[in-house]
Amino acid sequence: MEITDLRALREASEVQALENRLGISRRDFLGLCAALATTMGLPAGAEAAIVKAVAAKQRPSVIWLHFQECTGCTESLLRAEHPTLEKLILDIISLDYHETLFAAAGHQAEAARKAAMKQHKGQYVLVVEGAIPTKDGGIYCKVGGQTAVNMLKECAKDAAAVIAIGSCASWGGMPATGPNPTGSSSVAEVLGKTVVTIPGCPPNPYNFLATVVHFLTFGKLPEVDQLGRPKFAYSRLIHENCERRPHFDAGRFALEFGDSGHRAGWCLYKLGCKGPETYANCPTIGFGDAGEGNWPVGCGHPCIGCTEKGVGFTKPIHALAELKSVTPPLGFPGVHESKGNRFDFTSAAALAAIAGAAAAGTAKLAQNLGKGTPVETGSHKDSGASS
Ligand code: FSX
Ligand code: SF4
Ligand code: F3S
Repeated sequence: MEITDLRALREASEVQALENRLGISRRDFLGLCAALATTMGLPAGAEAAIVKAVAAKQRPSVIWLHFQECTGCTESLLRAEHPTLEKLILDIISLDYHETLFAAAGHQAEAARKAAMKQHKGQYVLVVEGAIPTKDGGIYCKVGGQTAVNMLKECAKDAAAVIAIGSCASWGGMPATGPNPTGSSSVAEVLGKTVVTIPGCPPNPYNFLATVVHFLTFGKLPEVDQLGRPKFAYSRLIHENCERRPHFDAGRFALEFGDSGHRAGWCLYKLGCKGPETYANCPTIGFGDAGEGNWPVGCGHPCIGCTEKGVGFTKPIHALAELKSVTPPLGFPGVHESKGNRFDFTSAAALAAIAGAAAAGTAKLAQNLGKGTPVETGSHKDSGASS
């Protein structure tokens, strides 16, 4: 397909085929691609490239390893309540080895992993879930008689890209909590190089989806921060976008679980909320398909900093967070807007606010995928109206 116009793309045969493949309307699919492009901060026109890459079905081979963890990362990605997201992820990748989802077992499973590695040498994406125990020769986690350390090194050698999913793989997470008796380490520590990390316990599935779509579309992983986290998802403090932020600014705090402040939705800082020192897009993108405000703080629990090394599973839950920034929330207009410099108006904050809104839109859209009434879908297809 050489078409770049979204309206024309919708009529392309590859996109029409998606309706059957994914069981969602073309309109929903194109909307999701546009929202994903905005979420990733990509320039105008990138959504067409995403549509084409996904529709072309060039599914990268993915080998998914499980080590020390609870399988929450996989559960959050493939939970049954959201079949469309699961379908989309499984459609855009070829999951050639995944211990939880594999029907094969024992030698058969190992043979499948080796075959995929050989067939897609230098081209497959390695996704690692869980930390890697390094103490005593790595004997505390073995799969098929092989230590996690050896298996990781063997699989990473010929991978085109390595993604550490979840906090355990990203920086040790829960298994590395002191005194860390098994010497749990991150993927980057074991491989001795920076890899893309998508921390969170569990991480947000949309962040994984966006990262994979970026790889699929552009042949490379998205831009990351110094900890390997995609900047589109982890460049803002939770505190900057939290819906309880006006209460923080006004000094209205819940002091005990269930007190009047807690019931009124006041700020959870004094209950140990780590939003002021944790970088993630949880408040803008939300979790699951349970509706607005579905993220830890939105549900009334302080953020424990699960995406942040040195905070989650390290600092006591009740300890006060370090206030890393006291900037106003992104949705607020600047207090002092200087004039005469065009870059002031399109400040990073303003752009991020737009991206944040789009991210929320992505979540909403993804939540609603496949839920449109037949009348809406049908009339759209018939009318050929613009999406
Ligand atoms: Fe569990 Fe994944 Fe937490 Fe770890 O997520 S949800 S313990 S980050 O590796 O399975
Ligand atoms: Fe929200 Fe926590 Fe910040 Fe309060 S401290 S505004 S609850 S992120
Ligand atoms: Fe984790 Fe805090 Fe988000 S606990 S899921 S980083 S709100």
